[in-house]
Amino acid sequence: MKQYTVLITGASSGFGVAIARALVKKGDRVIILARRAEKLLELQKELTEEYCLCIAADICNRAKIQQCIEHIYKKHAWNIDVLVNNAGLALGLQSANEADFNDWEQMIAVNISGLVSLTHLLLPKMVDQGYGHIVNIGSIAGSYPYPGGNIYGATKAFVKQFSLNLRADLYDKNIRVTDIEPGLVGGSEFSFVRFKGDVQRAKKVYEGTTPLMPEDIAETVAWSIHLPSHVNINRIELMPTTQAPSALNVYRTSND
Ligand code: 8X3
Repeated sequence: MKQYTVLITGASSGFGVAIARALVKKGDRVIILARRAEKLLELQKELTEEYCLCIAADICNRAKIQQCIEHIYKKHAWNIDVLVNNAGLALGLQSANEADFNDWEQMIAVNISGLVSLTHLLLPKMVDQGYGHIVNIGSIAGSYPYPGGNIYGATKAFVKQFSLNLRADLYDKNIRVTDIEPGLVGGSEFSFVRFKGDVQRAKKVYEGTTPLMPEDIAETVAWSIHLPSHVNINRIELMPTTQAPSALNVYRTSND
């Protein structure tokens, strides 16, 4: 099986950790990027320095990330084959008219600007080396609207369309692009972050159901990467068996 060097953003918890573990299990090397250095070092210890390097940086700090990537290219001679744009967050579930504008700005900064920045940094290198794969973590929220999903869903719709548009530019350059679009996933900090540390509210999201788990997403990512290189998965939408898109709403002033 071919072994890849994979840069994973948002790699200090949840999907990112599970993806790093799944890929190293397949013999890949990973570069894990997130803000929390201590979490990254813990994971590096588990995966070993032979297979794992860390970049402790904010996804929005383009200059610092560029510097770290250059350092890795020079010092370790690790050419990055695959970028997994996993960093992303949802903040709040209020109706658009009640939402906090700072939440909107932060979601746009991480889910769109951060993802675009990393992609823009690495794409020319991938084209130069004649191979690459960009795996974006989208969401079903980018396809199906739900109350309170306003900006979060819109950022994920951006990720979906950006992924498809990248393919339009790159199909003749041996660069693969994949958008993985999960539904309800437990076992990560997603809802804890969305509800700003309200553990009870976050727990309720998964109560009485069997959500997907980060390992399910990691397996899907690893599968897409390790398919033969002539196969490109454009999009994968996955939900737990207990979830489905719902009917359209019609507001009525009376039930008569
Ligand atoms: C996570 C899925 O439905 O909570 O991206 O927005 S959902």
